[in-house]
Amino acid sequence: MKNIDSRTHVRGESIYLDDIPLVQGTLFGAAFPSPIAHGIIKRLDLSVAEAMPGVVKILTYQDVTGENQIGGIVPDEPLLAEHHVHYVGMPIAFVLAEADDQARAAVKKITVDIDPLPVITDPREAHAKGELIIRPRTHRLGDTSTAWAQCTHISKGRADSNGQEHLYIETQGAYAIPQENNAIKLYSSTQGPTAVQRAVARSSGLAMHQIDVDVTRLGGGFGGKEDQANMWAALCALAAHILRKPVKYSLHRMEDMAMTGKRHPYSSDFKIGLDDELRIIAYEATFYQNAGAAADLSPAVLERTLFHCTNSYFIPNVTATAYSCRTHLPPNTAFRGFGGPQGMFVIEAAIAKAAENLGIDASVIQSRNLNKTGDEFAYGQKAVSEAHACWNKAQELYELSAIRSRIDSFNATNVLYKKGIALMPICFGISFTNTRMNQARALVHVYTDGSVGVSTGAVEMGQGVNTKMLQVAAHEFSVRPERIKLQATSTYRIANTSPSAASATADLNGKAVQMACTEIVNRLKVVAAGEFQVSAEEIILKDEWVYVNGERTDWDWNRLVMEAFTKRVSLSEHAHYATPEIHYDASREKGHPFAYHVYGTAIVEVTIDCLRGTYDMESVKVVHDFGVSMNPLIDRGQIEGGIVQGLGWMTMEEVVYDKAGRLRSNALSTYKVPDIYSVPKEIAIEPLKTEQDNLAIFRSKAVGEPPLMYGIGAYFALRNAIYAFNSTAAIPFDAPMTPEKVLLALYDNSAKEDSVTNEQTE
Ligand code: LUZ
Ligand code: MOS
Repeated sequence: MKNIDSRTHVRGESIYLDDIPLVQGTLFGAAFPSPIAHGIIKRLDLSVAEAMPGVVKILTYQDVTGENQIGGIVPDEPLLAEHHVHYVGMPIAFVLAEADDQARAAVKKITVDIDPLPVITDPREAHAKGELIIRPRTHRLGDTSTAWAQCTHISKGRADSNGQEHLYIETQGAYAIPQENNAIKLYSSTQGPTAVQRAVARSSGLAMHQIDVDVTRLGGGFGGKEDQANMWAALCALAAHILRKPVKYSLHRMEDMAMTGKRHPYSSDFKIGLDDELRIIAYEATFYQNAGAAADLSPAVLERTLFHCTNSYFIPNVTATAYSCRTHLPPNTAFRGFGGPQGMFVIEAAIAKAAENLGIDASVIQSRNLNKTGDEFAYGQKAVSEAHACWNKAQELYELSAIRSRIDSFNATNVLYKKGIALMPICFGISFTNTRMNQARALVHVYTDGSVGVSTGAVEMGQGVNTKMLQVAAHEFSVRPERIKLQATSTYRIANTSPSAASATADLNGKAVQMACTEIVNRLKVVAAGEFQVSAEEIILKDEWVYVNGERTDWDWNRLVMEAFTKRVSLSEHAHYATPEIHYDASREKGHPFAYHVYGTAIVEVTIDCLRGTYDMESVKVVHDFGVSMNPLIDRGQIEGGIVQGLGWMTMEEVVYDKAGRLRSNALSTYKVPDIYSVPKEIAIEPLKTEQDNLAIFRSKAVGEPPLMYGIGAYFALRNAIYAFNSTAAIPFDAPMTPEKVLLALYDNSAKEDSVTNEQTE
């Protein structure tokens, strides 16, 4: 089934925030951001701005009618700065004007005097100064301190990965419309309608039942709108509440890039020990997460880094410690993979380092250590593993040895172009790591004309979740898809939702839809059973007809629905689903946090231009564990997009802040993302079909985040291509591998100039 939005998308008819018709009298907001990363506000001068044409009001923290606080996990983030500023871009004032450009013109006329304080942008420096967001977390398995004695090869090193701009096509924004008795209707481009509702309630001083957050769809989220839609929604709602006027703020691209957080950069140390058979016996890692100036979701992201710090491998002795470090950057936030990719990059770097020290290919170590069913992760859960199945199938299907010999002969005969290849296995846990978030609800109405309305807490952001929800309802009712409509996500219809995140949205909400539909079907069967004088078990609904003991009756779906209504049987149902089996004890760092894991293996091939340092992504060939995909077209789209986004993070996307905490890569002229010329020339995706039972909806495993991590293979393929040109290059593990870094490495001769051994090698 095609994505149900494809028709309106290609015709430009899909409704996003900016397509909502404006209510008369709408005012436009614009935030005045701190120009300084850290300091104390001495004087804020609004007088010139207030006199500008069209300006109605300028709000500061003194105008906040509720609590000046929007922090979620930790209450450390004011809606509007009071005396301190903590990052460049932190909102200090909110201008309301009659027109969009008038609001932005007035922002430029606001002046502020700030006494500057020292700025920290580096997480290790923050850690050294004790600037931690939460207590450090450590995951342990076995005992690394004694395990080193069993290792014959030990490698140490450092691995850094940088941030990533979400670059959702639709920027952040919100539109608040006051209703009677102080209620507010709020349109928001958010992955988390309840998170927005909560932030608005807290900052405006309203009850949650007064706030209807309504979301038709987003033009992308990628994690950037899991928590960080709250700010703009809360500002608009506050202004609407105070002024009793509709208020809209839709951020310009450069405002969005400068004021919102990104994927967390990490700086990490690793130590890895192997025995003679190349089994990884011990692994130690220390992660310094650059959280930015406020907690936001950083504690949860940190946790997922630890959960995925051994990727797809079984390692019997693990000690992994993670620090969430407070710096003066915009608060970093959720981004597809949610700390998992950062953890997985480090273990892949450790394996690459060990392989380089041993003079072998990393894939030898990788394949020897893939986890098997029954192997324990450091957090206590046992693997139900498809790692070997994906790895072996990828090798055979894509004829890895033939690829390798083709690359070897290419490299032997070409001087100025070199090819590189890397394998990237993935293992990603599905569920929110915070157990209580793994619940969802659905509200299903069957109308008397036989049409069906479905509401869930799921937010459609291009990932196709509404199509999947529709498939669930169509399957359970056995009616044509055209009968069913997915309603906009609304906090008045579905309460206390988890954000659409953690790859879990289709599972959680799909199961709730399934339960609600089943309830209604059961009631309909009782109605039919009464008519046909049989038991309800003898009734089957199929292709819009009622069957009794396999015989089609003269009751179709419409007749059945109408008869149920006439008998005053409810045609509506609200269902609640909570993932079974999962639990986690954060004090012991042990439990069973995930419903299941998703596995896969990618083979990534690249070619570098050894004069320019530029490169081509030749191919990414994947065997992916879908379970049984309920929508192969949508799932393929998720995988292709995830791969491109992942290799963008690992190769060309370079977030640059200067020492003063100012974003230099603040527009698409300075921040490069993969375009049509830089995506892989070939992406092959082969499903690993497993009939194994799992907790996914229709056994169709979650597909949102896992494929992003295939992109990590591009980083290691580039390293291998560089070595083919310069076998003694010293290449720090410092992602992204931009063309500049490739060029430096190609002509690096530090090893020849200076024969001192690499201090990072034991
Ligand atoms: N968001 C969240 C997530 O709040 N908890 C998670 O575990 C998670 N995982 C992935 C992406 N978003
Ligand atoms: Mo996400 S990183 O699943 O919002």
